[in-house]
Amino acid sequence: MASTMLSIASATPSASLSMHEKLKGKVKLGSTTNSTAGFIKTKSFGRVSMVAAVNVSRFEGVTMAPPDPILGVSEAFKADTDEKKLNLGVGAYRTEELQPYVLDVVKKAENLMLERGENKEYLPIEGLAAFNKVTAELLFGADNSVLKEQRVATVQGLSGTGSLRLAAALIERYFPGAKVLISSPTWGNHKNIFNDARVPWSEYRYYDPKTVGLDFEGMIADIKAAPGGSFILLHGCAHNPTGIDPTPEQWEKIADVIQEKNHIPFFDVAYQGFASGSLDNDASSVRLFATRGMELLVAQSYSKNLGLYAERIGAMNVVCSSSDLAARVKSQLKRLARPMYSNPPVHGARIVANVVGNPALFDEWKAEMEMMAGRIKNVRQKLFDSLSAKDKSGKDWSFILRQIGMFSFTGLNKAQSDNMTNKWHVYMTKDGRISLAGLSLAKCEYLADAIIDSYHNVS
Ligand code: PGU
Repeated sequence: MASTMLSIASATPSASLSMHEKLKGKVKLGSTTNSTAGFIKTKSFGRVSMVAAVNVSRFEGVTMAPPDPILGVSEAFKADTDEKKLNLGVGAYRTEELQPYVLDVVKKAENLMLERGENKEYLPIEGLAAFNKVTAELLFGADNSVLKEQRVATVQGLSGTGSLRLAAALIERYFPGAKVLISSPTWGNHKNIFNDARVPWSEYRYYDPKTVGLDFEGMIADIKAAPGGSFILLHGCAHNPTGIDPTPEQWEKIADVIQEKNHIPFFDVAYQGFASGSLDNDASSVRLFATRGMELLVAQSYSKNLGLYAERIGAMNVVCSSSDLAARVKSQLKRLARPMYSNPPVHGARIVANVVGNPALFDEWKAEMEMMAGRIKNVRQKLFDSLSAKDKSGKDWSFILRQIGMFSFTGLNKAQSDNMTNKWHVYMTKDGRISLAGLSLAKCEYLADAIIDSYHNVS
């Protein structure tokens, strides 16, 4: 009886009985059952029949997702066995020996934490209070009136990405239909974040390939043309992937248009300290907007500047026009966070609180920050020198020196970037971005050869 009911032919996902139902005994399978390779062998009425139980998966409809355009590059790099290989994909700082780097101040902060015997109890939903205090001070400056007037809702986030995602959820809930404008190009994950949060977005012009610089007129025109009350996503410093930032005068004009149109500025600050080497200078765009009395959003990340990539530590700050509003916004950020991840991890938050909150460690951090930013500047210069010396075509490579931060946007197209990887074992994103943080002085000449070959010999 059971063997005919459960023949293989009838075992489509809808027609077959679930394993759960069978095991619960809703259907009698026979005297003995045992499971082999997805089938349940049943003995009934003296004959053995193979009965399909779990041969058709409920996951049949799941297709293979493509590799991530940035993190997938590291996976491909690992699989390459060529010793010349170079990983310039992900923006992660490496030493001159191309090894990952744990900052000395981070080790010192961790030792302090061990000595104190910190516990592992849950944090509040909004995160570690000492972290939230220092992260907002680092961003706005401790004397900023937005802090004195308690107009900032700060919650600890799961690094930059998680903080952006939380803000996207806030936009989706409280500003239904509002659009986010993002720069063209931008960090690839921005689009994923707003798509996943079901927040509509469009692009504003940013990069001009002709000048290899900022398309300032286009940017202003597109921000002006956006529906009033849109969120304008801005890279606080060290724009990813182009390495091109507006000048202070241009920032003023951007703020003018945003104010005129009643838009809401939304800063992504993932590289504070990596643009100029100075934590204060790199926060000047955000501070300019805050000083004008504007309401704004700022996502922060400590992945790069404290090298805390895997600790997932960052924050979401919402500057409001009153302390009462800030308290309300914070309560809603907590409400959004609770069902998503409940409360954030403590380890990275304590490291930041210890480093930024301790004057001696803070000074040491600034020196290490300058050292890291300085190493990147050195390889930037060496790469430019190597390209200029080797390339006899007369091409002007000086745009590399004008770009800032961890990356260089080489202008190589997808086919040329593929050549970099397939022929030269140089791993990079397909938009032509290379992470100079993963380059050493010793590898600059090799990289210059690869770029010159790809640029001139691949169309
Ligand atoms: N915002 C920007 C502009 C970024 O470039 C990154 C990281 C983040 C936010 C988020 O970093 P968190 O680690 O979540 O704080 N971009 C790097 C890292 C790799 C990645 O794509 O996550 C990059 O290589 O572009």
